[in-house]
Amino acid sequence: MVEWSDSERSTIASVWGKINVDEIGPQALARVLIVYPWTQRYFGAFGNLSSATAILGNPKVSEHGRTVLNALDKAVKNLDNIKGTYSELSQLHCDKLNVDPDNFRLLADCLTIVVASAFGSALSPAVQATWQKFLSVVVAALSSRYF
Ligand code: HEG
Repeated sequence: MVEWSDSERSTIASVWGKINVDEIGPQALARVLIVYPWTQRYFGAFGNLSSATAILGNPKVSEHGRTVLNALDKAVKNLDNIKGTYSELSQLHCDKLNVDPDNFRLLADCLTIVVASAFGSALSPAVQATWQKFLSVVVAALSSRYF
């Protein structure tokens, strides 16, 4: 069971409060699809993913990026029960969507990179450490149905 200090709780709330879901969500998902092209296999119904430009301009990628990021709000608001919060979502990705759970970490890493470039020096190493701790708990929760 993960423990959160008061300072970690306030850091996570503060980072989350500064994230513009409509910008960061689409950028993070697009980055996953561009940097790790094999992840495109799950998005066969999303239309043109043939180049980085196509992916960045694809409205379905943007919309799904917002959906994914909006789902993080639940984790931010339920820090003490992230596993329970995502049990249905984990089941969906495992049983129905058949997403390889390694991809959750790839998305988390791309999200951190996009947040870092948007935040600049506001994402100090200490803030980054707490933010990545948060994302690793999210990744573990989404993976819980698989193991
Ligand atoms: Mg997933 C659907 C959240 C990573 C592939 N994802 C969804 C949905 C949510 C979500 C909220 C909609 C569920 C619903 O319709 O009930 N996804 C989510 C989170 C994360 C994540 C929070 C990681 C932080 N997803 C993820 C990754 C892949 C993936 C890494 C594949 C590389 N998700 C995926 C697909 C769908 C969803 C293919 C269905 C999309 C659709 O058909 O519209």
